Amino acid sequence: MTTPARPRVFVSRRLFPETLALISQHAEMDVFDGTGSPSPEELLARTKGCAGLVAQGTDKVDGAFLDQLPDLRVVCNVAVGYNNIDVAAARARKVVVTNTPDVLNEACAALTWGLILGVTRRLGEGERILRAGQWKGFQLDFLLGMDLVGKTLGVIGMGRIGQSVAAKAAAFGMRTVYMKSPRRQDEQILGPDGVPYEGLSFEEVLTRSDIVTLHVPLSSETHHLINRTSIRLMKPTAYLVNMARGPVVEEASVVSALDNGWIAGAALDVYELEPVVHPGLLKFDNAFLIPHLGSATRETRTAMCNLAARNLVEVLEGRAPVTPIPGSHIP
Ligand code: 8YV
Repeated sequence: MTTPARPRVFVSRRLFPETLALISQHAEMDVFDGTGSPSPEELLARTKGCAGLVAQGTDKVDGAFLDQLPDLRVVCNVAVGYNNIDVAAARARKVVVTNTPDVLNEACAALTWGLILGVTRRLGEGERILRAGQWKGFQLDFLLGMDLVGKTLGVIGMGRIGQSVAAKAAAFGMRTVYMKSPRRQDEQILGPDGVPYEGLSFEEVLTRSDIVTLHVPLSSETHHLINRTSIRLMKPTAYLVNMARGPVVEEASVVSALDNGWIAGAALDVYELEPVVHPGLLKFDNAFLIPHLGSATRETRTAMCNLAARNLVEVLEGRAPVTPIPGSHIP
């Protein structure tokens, strides 16, 4: 009796050894081992003939790509965001698409507070001064920041990560308002104390908040949501935080806002053209900038990789995926 050939999969970035071990129990695996990401050409060439692709948020999967991969049955993103995948094109070609929701909520929410504290308490500036040997000793009015207690947090994108950020606001003595989803105007979102948060329009969140924090997925509706017009609605004492996707914010408008004092500061984890950062941002001490670290804890990244691998195995073995992307083809 001949054993059936094992399905082939391409893994577009080095994953943790335990994840690779899990995949290799079920499939013949090719892993990209270079630095950065495979080029689109290499991604296509190495996915040819594969039944599965384990992708990252930077690997573009659209109709033209899928048309060249008739053997492909499943694409597993190691990310909750899936703006890199054309879900409708995949569905039309009966390719299952999956992401890694929930396992990263706490890591991303915790680091959002890292961004908030970083920018409001001037941590980046302080560290730069200290490392440069320029600290002259304690001074009462040195690097004064803004208190969080008594202030208003405005959440744009009150999904799983946004709600986890909001749940921590009371511990800092802040009140939370959020942007009501245009499609769910009647929805009430309750805080950990069972009291509903105040839902407002996008514009009201911008005008009322001392910290505006972004957690929306990137789509045609949210592309450049924060632009020259919307940023001008913010208070000059308010801070902008982006833990969503770079293109949700038009970076040039943040540069203008910092230049003109339209806002007090910005804290960004994500950028429009990663890994390129708008050079204008680098001039400002009140821009607190970190390199896409939202989910970057050992525990969380391991859980993301393992969830992607579980999705892959389930589909390759003819079962439904654990976490399909909404709208995915389900076999
Ligand atoms: C990923 C992210 O690590 O999950 C997401 O959407 O932004 C990050 O947590 C990153 O996209 C790598 O694929």
